[in-house]
Amino acid sequence: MTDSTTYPSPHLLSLQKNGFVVIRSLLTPSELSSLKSAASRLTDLARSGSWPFIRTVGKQFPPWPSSPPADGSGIWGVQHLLHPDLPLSKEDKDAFLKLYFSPSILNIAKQLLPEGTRDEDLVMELFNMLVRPDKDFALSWHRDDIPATATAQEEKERLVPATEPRYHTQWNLSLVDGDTSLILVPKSHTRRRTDAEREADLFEPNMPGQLVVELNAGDVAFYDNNILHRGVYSSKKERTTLHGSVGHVAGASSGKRARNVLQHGVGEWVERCDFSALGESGVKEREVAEGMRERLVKMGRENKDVGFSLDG
Ligand SMILES: O=C(O)CCC(=O)C(=O)O
Repeated sequence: MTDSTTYPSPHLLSLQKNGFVVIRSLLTPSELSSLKSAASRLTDLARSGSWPFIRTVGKQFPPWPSSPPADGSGIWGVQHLLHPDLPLSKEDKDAFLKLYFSPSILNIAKQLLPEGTRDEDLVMELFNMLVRPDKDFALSWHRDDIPATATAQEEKERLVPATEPRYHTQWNLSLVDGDTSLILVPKSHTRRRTDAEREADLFEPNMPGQLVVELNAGDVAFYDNNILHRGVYSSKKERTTLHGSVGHVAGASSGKRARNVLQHGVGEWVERCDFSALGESGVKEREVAEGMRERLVKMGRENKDVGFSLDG
């Protein structure tokens, strides 16, 4: 059983209805403070070229180059917050580790995954960070795993109806106030694009019905990654948003989910992650994390040469 007492939980009902749900103030002041310090150190290292796994301005989808653009436009993301080789202190690395596997995140994830999801069903997936670029940058309107070139029929076939189970869930957790970079069209996660959406410019600034998701420090938005959405990044406004996803074992054998996760290169280092810090708060968290990692490794073994979901 999930840790939630009712199914579907209010969070799941919101996600089913709107394609996203915002949960306010998830972190304690001390969690927020250690995550902010770790995030700021890692962002500095990534901006200066000392961490090669980055999202570079000018490129929306993986694979990204391993150094920041020479024109000074900067980076809009930092990849692999659980990577064993992060050039950070153990304390900083552990702050990311503890958050990703925290009961706060996993309990919400379990509520959003199929009814009855247990810890033993969870799969470790992605954990990255989205940051302020040095030059304004924006992502086009997209769904993460259905290309904009898809026909109406293809969209219909690939979108999952609202009440059908979802086998992964994705979240944005801001560490600073006033993150307004994620813009989405509520309820578009289960339907084909309208003619207006299809004909709109890929960078349309005012898509009909769009909503700017506003997150303050500690707020988290879980969303269906096939909701129609974009990112708009100002070089003048700090952004430090942790960006993660959690899977369900029943989806892990599908080539599609494997591609979405493994295209980021996680498979190359996940077996070397050090989860020892999780033992500090009881054996259970560490066991859960080890199990989640094992299921990710298994997914990698069963799905070699996954390629990339989208181009650009
Ligand atoms: O910046 C965001 O919050 C959205 C990121 C996004 O759409 C993506 O990574 O595909």
